[in-house]
Amino acid sequence: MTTPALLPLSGRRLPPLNLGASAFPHHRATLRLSEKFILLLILSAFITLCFGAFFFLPDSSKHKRFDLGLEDVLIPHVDTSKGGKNLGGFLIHGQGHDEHRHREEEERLRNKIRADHEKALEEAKEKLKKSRDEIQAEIQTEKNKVVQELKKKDSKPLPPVPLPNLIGINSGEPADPDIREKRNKVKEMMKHAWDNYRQYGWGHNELKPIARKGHSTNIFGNSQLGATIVDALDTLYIMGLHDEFREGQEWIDKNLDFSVNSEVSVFEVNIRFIGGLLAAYYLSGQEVFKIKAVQLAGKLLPAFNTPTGIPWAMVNLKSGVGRNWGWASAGSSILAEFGTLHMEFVHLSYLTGDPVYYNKVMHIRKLLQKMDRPNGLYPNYLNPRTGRWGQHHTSVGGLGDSFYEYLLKAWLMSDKMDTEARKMYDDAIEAIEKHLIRKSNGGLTFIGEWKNGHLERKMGHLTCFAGGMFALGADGSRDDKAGHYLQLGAEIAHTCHESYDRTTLKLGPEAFKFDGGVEAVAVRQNEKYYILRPEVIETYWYMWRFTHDPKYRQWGWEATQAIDKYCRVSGGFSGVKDVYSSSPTYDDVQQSFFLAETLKYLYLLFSNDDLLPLDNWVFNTEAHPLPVLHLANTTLSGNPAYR
Ligand code: DMJ
Repeated sequence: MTTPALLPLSGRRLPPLNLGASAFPHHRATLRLSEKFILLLILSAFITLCFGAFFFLPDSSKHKRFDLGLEDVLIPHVDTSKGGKNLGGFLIHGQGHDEHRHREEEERLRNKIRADHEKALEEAKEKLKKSRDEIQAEIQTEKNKVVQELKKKDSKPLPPVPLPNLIGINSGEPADPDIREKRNKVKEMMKHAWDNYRQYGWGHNELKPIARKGHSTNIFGNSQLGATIVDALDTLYIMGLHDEFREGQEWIDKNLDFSVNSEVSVFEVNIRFIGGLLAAYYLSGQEVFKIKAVQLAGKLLPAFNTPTGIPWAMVNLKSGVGRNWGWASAGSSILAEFGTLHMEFVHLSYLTGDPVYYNKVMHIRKLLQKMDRPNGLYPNYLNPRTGRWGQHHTSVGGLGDSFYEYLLKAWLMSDKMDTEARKMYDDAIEAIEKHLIRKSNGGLTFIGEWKNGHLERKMGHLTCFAGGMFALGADGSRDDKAGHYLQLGAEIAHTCHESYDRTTLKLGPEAFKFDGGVEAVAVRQNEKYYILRPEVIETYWYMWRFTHDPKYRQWGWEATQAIDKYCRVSGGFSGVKDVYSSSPTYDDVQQSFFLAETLKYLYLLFSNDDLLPLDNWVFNTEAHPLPVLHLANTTLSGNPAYR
């Protein structure tokens, strides 16, 4: 056990032991020799000890396993009353002839042990001649072999499935030169973000554009999983940045390894990695993305091993041990996290033919359907041990948002067959409209947050995605209220635009109030930041697709210019800490969702509608497009949409 630690000390390239080396330089060689001698002595002693122990250990059937070729003569468990003789823990049969045979065997055994002993000494001498670098290289080679073997095991070929109708994956060039120019500007910003990440943060999860080095947050664990590469792939693809796409693909192929001892957020890894890989697979047809998505999904599955089947928020990719965020109410899982897995998991089942993923998310849905909802609202917290709600807080922003989004998108993704999801969406939206949506004194429609029976008149930047959601869900709404929901989407888009327009930088704050004379303005210092978030631009894009009102392109262009002016630095793009300050400070993070979402939605806003048409594609909550599935003939059970 101690040998490897001792080896480097006697390696040729290591300095001699400090003791006496500088004081007595002529003693250096002597010291090295004596070190080697001591090591040899330790090794010999160790081997001799093993030899001795072998003979003096008590009788045990386990000894048969020693590979010394003794099974023929050493017969364990012989009854001594029948003339058997106990020798060093083993029983030898008979006397006379048997004793002679025994002596011969003993001799043979001794010779063998002597030979093994000498061989071990030779090997030890050889090792001692090697430098630390050589030894490390040998260890690395062995490690690589093991990793390769594991990879081979993991990359089992997946069953072939018919690809859905993939249209509109690389068109959308606008005829209007002004719009084309704007689109090119967005593409140039994407290049700037990507090139700097490649130069300074390659392989890290995100980039620190000021410090010019890699960045990561706890949602990705402590490993370098290249979150920005995976999140950016489909944006690169639709922008026609194919060299960059190939670089990303190569990195993923060679380096993206999920067998790491890292505790990650199940939700974030699902929406960014699985969503990103699946979209890259559908767009490019490259198998590697599908294989990686399935490998990763397998690592997330242990998170569902809870008493209720509601997954933990975090899971260790290696051990499979899960747990929840310390800050969540009473050990709860979060609605927007366990409720934002459906799209990706249905696609995983579709692509693999394995219903395991589908069953997990359908189980969550069934459980939610059975639960009582205070005022028809879904609380943000649910305890995965007891199956009971935590605090009665409801939000269409942080902690709740994408749960509602995925109900609607489950219906759209199933080619509108999953009517169960549509019903859940309609019910939820009705309760939200009744209890959370209000008009301010100044006439701005906002969505507040429900906290223990009380409405907080505050709206988050995250909540601004809901304008797009209402517009997307207008068609097919209950009682044919399409016009109403499109109008609601337009009102939310307007309010969120106001939250941008009322700042110095023309960028929106993290949260803004509608209280005490304040309208669409952040009050608390720690809510004044803008971290390159996409939600407002996402809503502009949906509203543009459904109305073609030029104001949405105009608002999107204002945001593009503001981001380029205030968030662009020579090393990439950074969030800013105070959108009301004329000399803002940077937070020094280029979020991966900036490349996945913000720039993608801007690019789509200045593209024709035939790029990723909404009849064929449904965007996951990280803006990764997944095709509509026509699953009528599949064998997925439990939901009429998939029967
Ligand atoms: C993204 O990762 C996703 O849009 C998610 O649903 C919530 N917010 C961030 C970006 O703001």
